[in-house]
Amino acid sequence: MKLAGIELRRIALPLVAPFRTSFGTQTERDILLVRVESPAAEGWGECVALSDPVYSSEYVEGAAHVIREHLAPRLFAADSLTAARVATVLEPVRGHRMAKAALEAAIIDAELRTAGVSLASHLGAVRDAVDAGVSVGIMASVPELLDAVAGYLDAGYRRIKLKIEPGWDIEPVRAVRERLGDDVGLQVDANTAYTLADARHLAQLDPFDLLLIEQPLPEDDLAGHAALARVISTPVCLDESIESARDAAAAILMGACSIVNVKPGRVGGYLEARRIHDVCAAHGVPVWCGGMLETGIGRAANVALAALPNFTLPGDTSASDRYYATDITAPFVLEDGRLRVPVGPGIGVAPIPEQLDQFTTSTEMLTAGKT
Ligand code: NPQ
Ligand code: MG
Repeated sequence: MKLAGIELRRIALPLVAPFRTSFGTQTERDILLVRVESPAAEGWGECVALSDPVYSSEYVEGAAHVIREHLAPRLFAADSLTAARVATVLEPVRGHRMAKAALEAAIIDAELRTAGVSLASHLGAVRDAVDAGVSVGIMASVPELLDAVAGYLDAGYRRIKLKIEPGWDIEPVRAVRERLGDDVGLQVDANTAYTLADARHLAQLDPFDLLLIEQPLPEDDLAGHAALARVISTPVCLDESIESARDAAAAILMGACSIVNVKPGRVGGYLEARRIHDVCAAHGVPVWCGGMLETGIGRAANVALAALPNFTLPGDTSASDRYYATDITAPFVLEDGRLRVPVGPGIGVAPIPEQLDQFTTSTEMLTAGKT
């Protein structure tokens, strides 16, 4: 395809409730959307970077800048660009995986819309619906947490993930496990809030039969995760540490994790995400699809990915109303605790123009001449 233009659109979506993690509290999601124009179709991609570089080093303003100044010019200059070649064309630019992923996603969408093929079938999906889990933020008190968890169980979620940090870990987990009984899957996510010196403390989670503990230690501490995994019985899952299929292979071989959270944005796109799925499958390591509070654009693509065979644990693929009262696409809704995999061409959804405009804070058009 020949890229005719790339639109960068910033939106601000209010969250239904503040979301607190070990790196801070957010009340609104500031999101960069990418729309590519090819002669035959347009395509949409969502950049998962946050406003501030607190989950990873990337952030929205930085992603917009690197797209405008470094990535878009390389794409415009490439002749016979295909989605499969995007990563290679952008490879000279180090890092910036979330920015690259958004561009690749938009180009895949445009390409598959042109071909009339769904992203799910393109990636190799084997399910028409995926189990939905929910990520529950840090709360002011255990009773407040139990109320929130009860609401999600009523809604039908099939797995609960609690955000933890030092001072909010053993007791909330004990309380939620008592409330859930042994039937509902429970897991925790520390977003790098501990150190290896906390190993004995984290071993106190062992009795609660957790599915996994996600990213307890800093992202660059694979050796620490391997040491921790030898001390605790809860399986260790990595999120922030895994930026590529090679990272996943290394972490598995080191014993740093036995489960992987796959987030397409964090690893540079859906095609690298599929390679992680494949390398984990080859090692007998289950994966699940993480989430970055996506709009319907990113959510649709994540649900397609989560339909691949080795996505055997429920993901953070929640219904749209977990985060947003109004989405920019038709909302994803729970159906018996599952989300239906879109079947239309490309990602199978598109922004509803009035809703998109309602939340848009800026737009910018990049063209071959202009960059
Ligand atoms: C995680 N996501 O798995 C991330 C962290 C994350 C669903 O737990 C605004 C506020 C955006 C907090 C994006 C989930 C966020 C956010 C991602 C937390 O680590
Ligand atoms: Mg995580």
